[in-house]
Amino acid sequence: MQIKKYLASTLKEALDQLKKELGEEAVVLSTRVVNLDDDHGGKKQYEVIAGVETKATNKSEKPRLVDRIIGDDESHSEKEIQKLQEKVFPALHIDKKQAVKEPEKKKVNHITPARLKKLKEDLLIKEVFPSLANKIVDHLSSQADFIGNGNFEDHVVSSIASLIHTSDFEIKRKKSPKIVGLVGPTGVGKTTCIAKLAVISKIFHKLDIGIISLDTFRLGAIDQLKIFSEISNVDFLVGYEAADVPKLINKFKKKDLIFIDTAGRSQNNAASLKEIKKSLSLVHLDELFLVLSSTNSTRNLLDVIKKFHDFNFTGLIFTKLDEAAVYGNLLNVTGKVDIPIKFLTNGQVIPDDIIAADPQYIAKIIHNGNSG
Ligand SMILES: Nc1nc2c(ncn2[C@@H]2O[C@H](COP(=O)(O)OP(=O)(O)O)[C@@H](O)[C@H]2O)c(=O)[nH]1
Ligand SMILES: [Mg+2]
Repeated sequence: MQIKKYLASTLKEALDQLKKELGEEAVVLSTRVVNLDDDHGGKKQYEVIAGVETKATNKSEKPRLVDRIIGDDESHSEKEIQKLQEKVFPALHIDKKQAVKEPEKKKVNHITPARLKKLKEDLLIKEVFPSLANKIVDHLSSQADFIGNGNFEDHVVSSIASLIHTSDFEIKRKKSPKIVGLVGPTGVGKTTCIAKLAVISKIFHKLDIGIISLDTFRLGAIDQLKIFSEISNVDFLVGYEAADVPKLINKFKKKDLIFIDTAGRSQNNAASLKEIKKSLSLVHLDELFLVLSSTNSTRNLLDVIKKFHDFNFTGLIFTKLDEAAVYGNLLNVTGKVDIPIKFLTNGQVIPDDIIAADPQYIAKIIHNGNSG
C-alpha cells in the first residue's frame, strides 16, 4: 500500500488532491484538524492520510508489512507511519509485533523423561526402594535448570548422597578413655572391624588401645583376638560375665580408646541378646556400633535393626562391601533409621580394608555398583 499525507485548508481540497494523485481507489485512512505553528502561518489545516494498494514491489513477491509502508513513501517519517499503523491496522500491528519478536530460546532439558525412567529402573535394579528411587528422580526433575548433559551423573550421585546420613568417628585423646562397643549378628565382621580400627588408631593416631572381648561363646573367638593382640601389641582382656565388664574397664582406665567386642549371637536368640545388653549396660559407652553385612537384603537388615533396637546404638558399620552385588540396601536402611553410617569395610585385610563412611562414596557405589 502506498500511503500519503495531505494538508489543505479545507477537507474537500485535501480529498481532491489525494484522488488526483492516488486515483479513485485511494482509501482515506484518517482525517484530523491540525494547528500549524507560527512559522507555517499559525492557521488551521485539514490533514488527510490516504492509501492505495500497489502491486508488489520487485524487492520481493510478498513484501513484509514494514517494507510496504516505509519503503513506498519517503515523505512519511517512520514514527508517523508507526503511529498510523497502530491506529489504522491494530490487528496487523499486533501481528507485526509478534513477527519481529525475538524467537524464544528453546530450553534444552537434558533430563528427559526417558532418561529419568531409565535411572529409576536402574535404581530399582540396584535394589533401592521404589519410594526412594522416586524421591531421587523428583529431586533431579526439580534441579532441571542446573543439569546439563555433562553433569547428569554427578547430580544423580549428589541426589543419592543427600539421602545418606554419615558421621565421623572422633578419636581425640581425652582424660578418660573413649569406650566403643560393637554389636551385631554372627559372622558379620565385628572382631575383624575392631582389629582394623585398633591398628589404625594405634599406628596412625598413636593412641593407647585396649580391647575387651565378651565373646566366650564361639569356639576360637578368644584365640582369634589373642593372636591378633600379640601380633599388633594391643592389650586384650576377656570378660566371662556381665559383672566383669566394669572391672575390665577400670583396668584400662589409662587407655585412650577401648573397644568392646561382643558375642556373635543370632539376633533371633532373645536371651543371648539380653545377656549382651546387660553386660554393656554396666558401663558408660561413648558409642555403640551395630555391624551389618552389606550382602544382606534390606528386609533382613531391617529385621536385625529391629531386634537390636533396644541397644540404642549410635552408629552403623556396613561390612563386606567387596562381596555385595548391589548397594541399594545401604540407602534403604539409612532412609529408615536416623542413625549415621560410621564405617564401611571392603575386605579381610587388617587394617587396610576399612574406610570412613562418606555420603558421596556410598552414593557412587550405589549408582555404579562398584566398591573398588
Ligand atoms: N570379604 C570380607 N570378609 C570380611 C569382611 N569383614 C570380615 N570378614 C570376614 O568375615 C568372617 C567373620 O568375621 P568376624 O570378624 O569373625 O565376624 P564376627 O563374628 O562378627 O566377629 C571372617 O572370615 C572375616 O575375615 C569384609 O569386609 N569383607
Ligand atoms: Mg567376633
